[in-house]
Amino acid sequence: MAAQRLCCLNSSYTMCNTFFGLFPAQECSSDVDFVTAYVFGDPHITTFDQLSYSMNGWGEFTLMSVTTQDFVLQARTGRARTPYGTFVNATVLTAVAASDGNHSHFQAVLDSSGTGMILHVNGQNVTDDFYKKDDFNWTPNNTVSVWRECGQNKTFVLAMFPSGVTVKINTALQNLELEIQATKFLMNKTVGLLGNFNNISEDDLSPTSGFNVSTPIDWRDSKFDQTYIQKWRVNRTHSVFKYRDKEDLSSLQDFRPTFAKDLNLNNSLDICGSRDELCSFDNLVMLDWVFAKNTHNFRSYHSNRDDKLRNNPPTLSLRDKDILVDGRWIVTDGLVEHLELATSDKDGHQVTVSWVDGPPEARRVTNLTLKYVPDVRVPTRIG
Ligand SMILES: [Ca+2]
Ligand SMILES: [Ca+2]
Repeated sequence: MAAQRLCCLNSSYTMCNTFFGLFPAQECSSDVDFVTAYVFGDPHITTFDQLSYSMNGWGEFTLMSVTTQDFVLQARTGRARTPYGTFVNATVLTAVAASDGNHSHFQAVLDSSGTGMILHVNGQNVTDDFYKKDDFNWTPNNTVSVWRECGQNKTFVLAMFPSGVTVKINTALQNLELEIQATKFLMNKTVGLLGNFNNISEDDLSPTSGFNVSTPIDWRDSKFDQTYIQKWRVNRTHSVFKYRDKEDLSSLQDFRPTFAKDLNLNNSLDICGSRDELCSFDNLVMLDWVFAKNTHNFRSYHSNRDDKLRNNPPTLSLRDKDILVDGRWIVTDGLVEHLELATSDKDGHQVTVSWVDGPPEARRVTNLTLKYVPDVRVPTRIG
């Protein structure tokens, strides 16, 4: 989709014919060529390999770095507050910045009201245009492509980079929510808080980005902050944030976030259910069930959607391929023939077969077997 949009929808590109030459089948397809990761709540991270954990570092951190592509995605977090304005020992996502090579830069910052974003694209402030135009779409000099989408009663800014990463950001409850889509081409080429993108969730929290799977770190433990989170802290030299507001960092050195092991996560079962410890964490730390419920809803919505994206379609084949001659099923007029099918599903899902078309002479004898007595006088189609 990203490639089609880049080649065919953005007027500055004229490669639509090339795109359709390479990808001629534009009907519905279950092949998804990207993987998603998320930053949400106060804040929680779901890596590309589908590991979810809480990250309450305060400051600027590397979410994703692709050294072979010169692509960097960083997050800035700020102190979280209760609905009554009191600071709590947790943080929320307040800004996102990314750079791709020397020519693509994008930054989104939560504004002072906590309900909008200040947007910069390649050094230009596009905030006014973005909020004035429902169809905002901007691709300066064929670099990063930025556009606006609406849905779920939210306004999203999307930025697609030449390296094959798209970020999708919206404001939530005095914080930002972030979805990252990365093409599978980037597998095994990323480091950072979003994991090493190798299809193994267990090694994502290794201090050395997956090369030492024998030392897993428990994100619920207070050691997690020093052994993992702080390794991804960004200093000013390596920051890709170009625009800063006057944030009060006076208590940064003394900040110690709350960790899940400090809490009894079972105390939020009525709001979060029994299997959502991220929601429970938010409810207990933020003292705000609305915030916790939003975390629960965000995670449910995206995990349902991602389950569908990851689902592999079933395959249907002939049990005995030898009955075909030059791709045709040879039958004899008046003699009973049997057509036997086989199904499989990579995910182990149950496959149901429905016969939707066929002559009266064809009759199912089992779910996957068809009995057919050919009659040369009756043209036949079986589906
Ligand atoms: Ca991994
Ligand atoms: Ca399936």
